[in-house]
Amino acid sequence: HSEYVACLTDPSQIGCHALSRKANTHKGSFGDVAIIGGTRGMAGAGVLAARAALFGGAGRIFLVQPDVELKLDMLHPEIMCRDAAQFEFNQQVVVIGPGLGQDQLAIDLLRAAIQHPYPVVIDADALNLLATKPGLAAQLKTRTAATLLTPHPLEAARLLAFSTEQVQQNRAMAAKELAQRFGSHIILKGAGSLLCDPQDRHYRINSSGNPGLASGGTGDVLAGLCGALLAQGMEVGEAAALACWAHGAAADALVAAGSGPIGLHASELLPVIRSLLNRR
Ligand code: B4P
Ligand code: MG
Repeated sequence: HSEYVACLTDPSQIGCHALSRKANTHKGSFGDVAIIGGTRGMAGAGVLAARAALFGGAGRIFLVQPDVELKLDMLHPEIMCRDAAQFEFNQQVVVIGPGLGQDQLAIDLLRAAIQHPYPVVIDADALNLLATKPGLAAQLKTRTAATLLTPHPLEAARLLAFSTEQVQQNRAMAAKELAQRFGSHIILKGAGSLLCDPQDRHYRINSSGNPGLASGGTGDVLAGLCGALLAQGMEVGEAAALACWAHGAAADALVAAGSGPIGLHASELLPVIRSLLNRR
């Protein structure tokens, strides 16, 4: 019998301190993130997720594209662009889905990600694939490393074979059902994103954010940020909570400065999220 635990209102509840850095560290100390997505026509989704991992503090970031559209992110050459057909999984945290597409290569990449013994964030097209491939969904439950699913209400509806209205009418029930059915941590996105844990069945509601976030690409930023926090060693529930809070709080700060809600866009969130993560 799960109950609502707490709103997420400020980072002291969540633990930015988990990210504080010792002097004698190097890029290997802060983890690798592989963003798998950004195929032709949807390159921006992969780029935004990769940039979010960069601004979120990951040590090294790979953008792994199923159909190489970009050799380089000219604005952020720190991001290493790789061809999915030749990519080898090592010890990276994997974020799979933004702009992934749903063809056979996408299915093969999702299967590899599910079998990867390190934390995995599953978003966007990877969620849509999970909804149509019961075999892959079953494999999720066999994972030993952390798994985080980040559906918006329509993706949640597809995963549960509900309507979007049913999800929205009882968001807590939908999030808990997803957590149990897929044995994963869940962020059910939307105004008041809901966070749910597969074990203790508690859920939390994020109180930051505003309709300025209702524009293309903001979800990709959230997914990449989750990957960066996991790569820095945060526990998955805490990483999800901090990512949701910082993502929404960045939008709130932009609105307070007159940069939204109208016209606020995903790229603008990145430096503000970075400032929030560095606030002590
Ligand atoms: P897609 O076409 O799949 O959109 P996407 O590429 O996933 O966009 P993106 O990654 O940028 O945004 P995401 O929603 O992941 O699907 C969009 C379609 O799904 C819509 O046309 C709609 O049909 C359906 N849908 C999506 N959200 C819905 C909702 N809330 N209710 C009903 N239908 C919905 O991530 C967006 C981010 O912004 C999340 O972090 C979210 O929490 C935040 N956000 C968005 N609106 C917010 C608000 N009003 N207040 C606070 N946070 C908000
Ligand atoms: Mg999305």
